[in-house]
Parts: sequence; structure tokens; C-alpha cells
Amino acid sequence: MRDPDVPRLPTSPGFWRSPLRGPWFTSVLGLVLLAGITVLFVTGLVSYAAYNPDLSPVNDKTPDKGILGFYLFAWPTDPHWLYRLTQGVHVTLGITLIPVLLAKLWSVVPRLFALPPARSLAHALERISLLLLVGGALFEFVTGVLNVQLDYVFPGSFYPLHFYGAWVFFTAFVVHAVLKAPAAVRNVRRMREEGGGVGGDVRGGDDGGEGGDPGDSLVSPRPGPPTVSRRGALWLVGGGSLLLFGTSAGRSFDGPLRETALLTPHGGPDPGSGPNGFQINKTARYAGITAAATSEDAWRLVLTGRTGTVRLSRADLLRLPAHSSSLPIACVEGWSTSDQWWRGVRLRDLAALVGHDGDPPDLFVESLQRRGAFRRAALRANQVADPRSLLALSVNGEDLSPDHGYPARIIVPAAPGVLNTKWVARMTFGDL
Ligand SMILES: Nc1nc2c(c(=O)[nH]1)N[C@H]1C(S)=C(S)[C@@H](COP(=O)(O)O)O[C@H]1N2
Ligand SMILES: [Mo]
Repeated sequence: MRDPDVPRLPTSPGFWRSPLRGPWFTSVLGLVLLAGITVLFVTGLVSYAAYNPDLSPVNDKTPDKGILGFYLFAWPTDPHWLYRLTQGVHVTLGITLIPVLLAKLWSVVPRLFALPPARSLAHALERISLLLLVGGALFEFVTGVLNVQLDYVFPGSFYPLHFYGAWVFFTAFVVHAVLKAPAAVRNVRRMREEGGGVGGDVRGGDDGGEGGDPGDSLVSPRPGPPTVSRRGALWLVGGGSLLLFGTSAGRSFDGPLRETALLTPHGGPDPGSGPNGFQINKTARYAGITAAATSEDAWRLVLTGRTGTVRLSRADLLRLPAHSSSLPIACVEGWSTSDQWWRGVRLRDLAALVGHDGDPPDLFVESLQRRGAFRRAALRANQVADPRSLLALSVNGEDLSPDHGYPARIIVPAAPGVLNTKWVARMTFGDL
């Protein structure tokens, strides 16, 4: 039965009756998000930089980034697990924060409906920034999760959307944090001193520059009976986060731990076991790579550089000095493998074959693959020069499997997986 005293419209403060809502609950969640979203923003910008977008239009996932690319820097090759760490943190933390974000939005939902829409210019500006904040947060989390789970299901590429969205969202986030963080800290402190907080019955509290208007307060003017304590609600949110963390963090590891990643990676192909038994992104079949095209007779690597063009069969490559490096694959989707033992020819040795001795230049790599955004990539000179950077022919002591890029693939330390081109057909050294 509906209580006839309870207003019907969400614009009326009395409509929202949960006794959980209040400055303390909102402040705790807000402070968690302040820390978490800052890390998401930094690791996100870093991820974009790792593509070396200023190197070549081929790598540039957001061609019209303009001044938003001001911070780009040459992506290093050390430590070799760098991208594995930054992107693992980005995706795992993003997934883990989902319950916190939802709880935070729930805790302030009466405010989103509050009337009048604006009491003053300052209030109007604050509410507009709030729209950008809520919209931006939902947009960033939804696009991120969809990309990790389903690959690219957007109208338009994921990269520009997520990148521009991040800047809009983070700008609103900074405005919001500057306005609210001091009050949030005060609230949490005061509640602790007064013994309120988790268990206490909180009515007062600082609304952070709302002018003390009771109609705008987070506390319901006619609270209903509690269905869960404030402590219970925090456990629920924290438990939800823990559950998401526990079912996604394993994607950054091998063996039984990966099996715990129930939510991710997105049901990719089963890599099987053995030397090539580690996570596969796109299969040879998906990429349209046929056995005929990669056969000993058909396949040639075409190297071009200062002194012209050289064509090498796989047997020719096997006669060149072979080197090993232990390197992971680390995908933008957040999953990674532990170090695999790759063996092949150094990129800088291949550069030397076409006239770039000593100081190798940038490199443009093209795959046999005909379609798809990841069939080509540009590598920076520092990546080519690194002695661990290989055109790999084998992994863990066995020839590359078709799905891992047979006859030959790129592997570069610290780089995002997308730069580790599979089924390489052409390598062009020199100014890009
Ligand atoms: N030709 C080609 N190379 C490619 C890709 C691709 O789609 N086509 N995917 C890239 C991406 S996004 C990743 S994460 C790695 C994955 O390598 P793996 O499937 O061997 O684990 O390959 C990279 N190399
Ligand atoms: Mo990837």
C-alpha cells in the first residue's frame, strides 16, 4: 500500500525516503571515487600515450585530438611490464569501482531531481557541471566495460569516444571535487568524532556550499524505516566491488588464476595448452589468414629501408642470428599474459639489413591481414633499437601457432598488445 503522505513526484524531497542517504554516506563514497577516478584518468592518458599516437597517423586513434595531445611523450621500453601494469590497473580498477559509482549516484539522486532547476547563476553552473559529471561518468564506465567485454560495438571508434569523454568527464570531476571534497573530508571527520558515521543516525552535516537549504539536503525529511544499516550498505558496496575485483583481476595472470576471471576476458577463443597455450586476441581465421598464404613457398617478408628492398623467406630468417626475450602480451582490454619466451630476429638487425646500421629509425609494420584496424602499426626508433624487440618466429620453444602470428610477429617490451603485429608481411624502416 502506498503511504498517502508520501509525495508522488521525485522532484519532492519527501519522495526519497531511505534513511541511509546523508552527507556521511555520500562523502565516504565520494572520497573513494576521488582517489580511484584520479588513478583511472592518469592510467587512461598513459594508455593513449603508449600507442605513440604522435608517431604516425596509423597509430593515432583520435586524429582530431588537438591540444588534448599536449602531454604525449615517447613511450619507453622499460620496465618491460609497464603497460601490463598501467592498463591492468586501469581496467581492473574501473570494473571494481562500478558499485561505488552506482552507490554514489544513488546517494545523491534526490538532488538530480531537485526543483527549482537553478536558484542562482552559481547554482545553475553547478548543476550543469553535475550533468556533465553524471553523464560523463556513466559514459566512460559503459564504453569501457563494453570495449572490454564485447570488443568494438560503438557507432564510431572506441578510442576517440573514450578519450574525449574522459576529458569532459574529468573536467567536470575536477570542478566537482574542488567544490565538494573539503566538505566531504569535514563530514567524515566530524561524524567520526561525534561517533556518528557508520552506525550513527546522521541528520546534520555539511552539504558543501548548498547554503544549508534543507530542501536540498541529502537527508530525507521523512525517512522510512531502515532496511539495512549504514554499515550494511557499505559492506554491500564493498562486497560488490570485491566480487568484481575477484572475478576480473585474474585476467592479468596465467594458470589457475586466469580461470577466476569469470567476467573477463570476453569469452575469447580457447588457447589450449602447450607452448602456444596463452591468451589469443584475434584468431588467424578471424583475420582471414590462410595456410596457403603463410606456407614456406608463398610467404616472404618484404623489408624496405635506406638501401632498398630485401625479400626473406622464413628459412632465410631462421639463418639470421637468433635472440630470445621474455616478454608479456598486454592488451588495452586489460588482460595480459605472463612473460613468454620469444625467439627470433632482432628488429635492429633487420634494420641493418636494409642500410640502417647503428642507429635504427622508426618502423612501419604491415600484416598479411587485409582488413581490420590492427593490421598495421608504427614503432618508434627507441622500440626498434631495444635488443629485446624481436620479429619472433617461435614462442616457448615451439614455432608460433597460426593464432599467435605464424610465420612471424612483432614483440616489443612495455608496448600495448596492439603494437605487436601478427602475421607480418612488410616492414618499412625510415621516416614515417
Ligand atoms: N595482424 C594483427 N596483429 C595483431 C592484432 C590483430 O588484430 N591483427 N591484434 C593485436 C592485439 S590488440 C593484441 S592484444 C595482440 C594479441 O596477441 P595474441 O593474440 O598473440 O595474444 O596482437 C596484436 N596483433
Ligand atoms: Mo589488444
